[in-house]
Order: sequence, then structure tokens, then C-alpha cells
Amino acid sequence: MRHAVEQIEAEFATRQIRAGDVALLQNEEREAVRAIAPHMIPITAELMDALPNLEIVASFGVGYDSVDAAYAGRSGIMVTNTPDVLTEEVADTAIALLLNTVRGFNRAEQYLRNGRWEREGSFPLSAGTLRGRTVGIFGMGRIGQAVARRLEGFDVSIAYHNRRPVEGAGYAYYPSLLDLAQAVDTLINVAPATTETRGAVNADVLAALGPSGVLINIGRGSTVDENALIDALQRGTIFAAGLDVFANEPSVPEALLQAPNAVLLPHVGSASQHTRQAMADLQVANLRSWFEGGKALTPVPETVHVTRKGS
Ligand code: 8YV
Repeated sequence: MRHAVEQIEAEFATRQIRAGDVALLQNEEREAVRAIAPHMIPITAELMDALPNLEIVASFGVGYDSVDAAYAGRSGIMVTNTPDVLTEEVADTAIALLLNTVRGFNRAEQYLRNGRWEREGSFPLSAGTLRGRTVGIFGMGRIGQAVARRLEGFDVSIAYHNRRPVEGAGYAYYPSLLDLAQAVDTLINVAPATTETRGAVNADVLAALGPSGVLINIGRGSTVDENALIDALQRGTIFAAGLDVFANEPSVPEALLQAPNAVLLPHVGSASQHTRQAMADLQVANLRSWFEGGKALTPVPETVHVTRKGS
């Protein structure tokens, strides 16, 4: 696996700056920076302002909420992300998390590993099942649609909420998340982190899912009111949750760590060598295409209009 850093270093003059602290750069170094390839650090307006010749922020991952893309768009700075190449992997993760959350396979495996199968007999029957469930998808973009395609094979009803209906998606559309939650018992959250989605999965939405309710989150932690979720899990307002993302990663609230009805993953949605390689390749391809051909391959919507000076 050829890591993005290695590929970038082979083609460009680079400096690695921990925590994005531009104060660590000398003045002439700041002037020399024309691209940032961030990994897990916020790219703020201040940081962009401190780099007068910055042309492009080539971000890693499909979600680019850590980059102030609106400001970049207004300032003539290109922002790219790495869509498509991770869609199927993340959708696979959603399904794995769903099945695991509903059936408790992680606990069943622990039971076997601890020698309890031999000592105590069969693992208790799971209280949950996918049979008869109605699944709502919050965020019907590329990943949401890939999740829906997979769910079609599971013989469950599918509905969704999105900012607007998706053309050609033959599933029931709900114009509000609360309406969707009232109509389903299983909510798969694929929504990106935006000001509109912040805390969108709140106490009311969770209560609407009902006592057999299941929440799966593979989008962003900030879209769920984590305290409301903890409360709903502790009180049995919902049945269970499967979470790959958290509000304050990598720190996970103790109450979630202790919750027997939560399945927790350390943000591994896209984390196979295969897919991370494809993401790294696309991140580097965006830089190459920008500097060699004057065009970004996968610009984010806020910066599609940005053109390279002199190209
Ligand atoms: C990555 C992701 O884990 O693409 C995203 O938005 O959240 C994941 O694929 C993340 O970008 C790693 O930095």
C-alpha cells in the first residue's frame, strides 16, 4: 500500500505541519505553500488566510466538514474530496453494523471465546431480528443509495429522508426526518455534517423509532445528539444502536462504552487497505491534475466554480 504521504512526497516539495499550526512555518515557507493535503485537521478560514498563495486543499475522505469549503469557494481556493471510491466499502460497513446490532453477533462471539458455549450451552436467542423491519435512510446520496441497494436483498421495507427527493429512487420519501422516524423502526444515518444536520437525530427522532428502534450511524457523530442517544439506550426508548462515528472522536463517552445495547466501531467505515489506497490515489490525482492540467477531478460543490489562475 502506497500511502498518500509517500506519493505526495515523491511528486511535490512538502512540509508536514502537525495540527495545522502555520505558526510553525517561516514567512517565506507560508508564501511557498500552494496546496494542503490535510489528514484529520481542521482547515479554517484563518489557516487559509495565513497562506497567501494557497490554491487547493485536497482533502482525504468523502466528508469534508473539517474544511471551511464555503470560505475557500469565496476566496478562489479549490477544495477536493475523495467520493465514489469508498461508497461500496462504507455501505458494506453499514450492513455489517446493522446485522451485528440487531442480532448481537459480537456478544455471541465473546461468549464462545470465553468458553461459555461449552460450559453453559447455547448462546441466548437474540431479542432482535431484521425480519419485518422497516428501514429509513437519512441521507440518500451515493452511500445512502448503495446501502438501499444492499437492503433490497434483505426483504425489508425501505424509506428515506433527504434534502430533496432523489430522482429514480423508488423508495418512500419523507420530507422531514421526524416523519421518517415515525414511519420506520430502523434508522441508518448517512447524513453529512452540516449546520442543518447538526444534532438532527435528537430525542424526538429517537423516541419516534419506538422500543424496537435501532439507530445505525456511519455518517458523522455530530449529526446525532449523543446525550439523547445515551439516554434512549439506557431507558430502553430504543432497542439498540450501532455506531461507527462519534461526536468527539477518538474519545467515546463512558456511558456508550458501558451500554450493552450499543455496538461500537472506531470509525472504520472505509478502512480497508483496498479502499484507503483508492482514496489516497484520488487525493494525489487531484493535486497532480490541478498543477499539471489546471483542473480538479473531484471538486466539492462549494468550489466547482474555482478555476486555476493562468490555466
Ligand atoms: C475516513 C470518512 O475515515 O470519507 C469520510 O468522510 O469519514 C472516512 O472515509 C476519514 O476520512 C479518514 O480520515
